[in-house]
Amino acid sequence: MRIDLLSIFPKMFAPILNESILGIAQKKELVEFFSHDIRDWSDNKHNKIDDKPFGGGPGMVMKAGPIVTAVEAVEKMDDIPSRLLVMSPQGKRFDQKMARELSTEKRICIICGRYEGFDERIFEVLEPEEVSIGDYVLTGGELAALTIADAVVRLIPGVLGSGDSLESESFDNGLLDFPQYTQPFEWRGIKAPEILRSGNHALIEKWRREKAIEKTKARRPDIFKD
Ligand code: 6GU
Repeated sequence: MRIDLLSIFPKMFAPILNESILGIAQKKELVEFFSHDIRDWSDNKHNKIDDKPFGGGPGMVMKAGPIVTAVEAVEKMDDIPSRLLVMSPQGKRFDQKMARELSTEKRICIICGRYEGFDERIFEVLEPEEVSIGDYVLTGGELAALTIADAVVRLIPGVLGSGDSLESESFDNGLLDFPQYTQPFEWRGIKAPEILRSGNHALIEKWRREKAIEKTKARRPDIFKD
């Protein structure tokens, strides 16, 4: 998979993308990331990419020209056409289902904004999908884009080792994860549940499922299905 990231703060990406699982996924050549500075496509000598909103009001709006020119130029850097996403709190809510779907793409291009948003005409011209990662406001789309990249890349076959099972994850079965314990069995006077060292795998399985259901009902009634 190829992921292009467009931003006016492109240096925000590398520290996250080059660490841990995402870094290993790049070394294994399962994903390639390309960060681009939208300012490289500004249409004036001061590299200005934003301006005051028509109609007045606070903040600055990102100009349509530099963003559209940037996307068109980046698109030409590879023959594979991109699935184009724009990060925005007004977008469709990102979830595990969208992550699974995006993980089957060959190429994704993510546009990150700052300030009060984009000139609306970029949506008309580029017809991107607007995506939000949740109901809160970030200072820009960069952390949202990294969140999406992380959730998507870990689902690409081969990215996770066989040790990190994808099969019984939170959200896949509509449930949050069951509680986990490790050594020491008793710590600060708190024992791990006795059943977990019973060796009875059927009982352990049943206990874990009950705990997952309990937790999901209590914390996330919105995702719990009977
Ligand atoms: Cl995609 N962008 C910004 N600025 N804030 C957000 C968001 C995106 N998703 C949730 N909050």
